[in-house]
Amino acid sequence: MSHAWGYAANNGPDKWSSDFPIADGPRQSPIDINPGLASYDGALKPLSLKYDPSTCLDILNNGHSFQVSFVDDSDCSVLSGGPVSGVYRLKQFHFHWGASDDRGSEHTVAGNKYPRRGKGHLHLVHWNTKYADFGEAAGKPDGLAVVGVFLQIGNENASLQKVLDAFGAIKTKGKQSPFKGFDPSTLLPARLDYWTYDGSLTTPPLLESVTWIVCKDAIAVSSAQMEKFRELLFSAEGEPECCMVDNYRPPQPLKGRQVRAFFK
Ligand code: E5Z
Ligand code: ZN
Repeated sequence: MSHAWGYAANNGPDKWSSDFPIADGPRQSPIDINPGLASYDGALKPLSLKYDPSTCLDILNNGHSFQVSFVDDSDCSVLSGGPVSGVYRLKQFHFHWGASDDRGSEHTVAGNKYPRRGKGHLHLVHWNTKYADFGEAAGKPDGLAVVGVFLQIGNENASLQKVLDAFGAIKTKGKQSPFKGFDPSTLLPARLDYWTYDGSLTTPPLLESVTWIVCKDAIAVSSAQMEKFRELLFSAEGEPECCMVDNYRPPQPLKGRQVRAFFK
């Protein structure tokens, strides 16, 4: 790769393996979930997500996506239950999306049973408190748990709109702005039915440390709201403007992994 990684022809997903050989590893993400091949596992627990809006800190354009970050020095905003043991703290959430409303999700669902899924994907990133911090956890096989939520085109999402209203301050790469008091649980679907499998970060360094928890139910967002995502820029201030679109990695080989379902 001649430049830092990105999503363009010269530095996109099919080039990442030259700098990050784990790109071809045994547990890469995202994947295409085939509901017919997922096995119902009655031992899986309900997912518990308890978030305290006072831990919400700021919003950042990192040049690949935008992310909302949380204070993670206490167990105020945590994931437990589901497929994992112990307590995982919320670090940040971010999205992946397409250049148009017909694509852009990381993780897809095969078949026609869930036809409206997959116009974008929300990722809520948590780290296992058995490790000292996010950085240490990111290198451990059980270090991270990411909850994925599909976006589908429908009604305007009032909660997402609060996030979009902050975009004026983070149009370009590197811009950061305070973003306080936001409750990420308002972005979750009403029912937390999920699929789960062992995977990786979907961006370099592609570390194989993620227990993926992909919610079956999507949240609705309007087409006008998806347009707002596409007004962000990959580029920094003063550089030629490059719209932040298609910032998703395509599905990776399953390589014998089992996808389990919490629901029948
Ligand atoms: N798309 S995703 O949910 O799979 C995802 C989630 C988090 C990251 C990337 C993709 C992420 N990237 C930052 C680089 C990183 O966090 O992983 N760094 C790890 C070491 C470290 C201190 C981080 N050390 N902070
Ligand atoms: Zn992500």
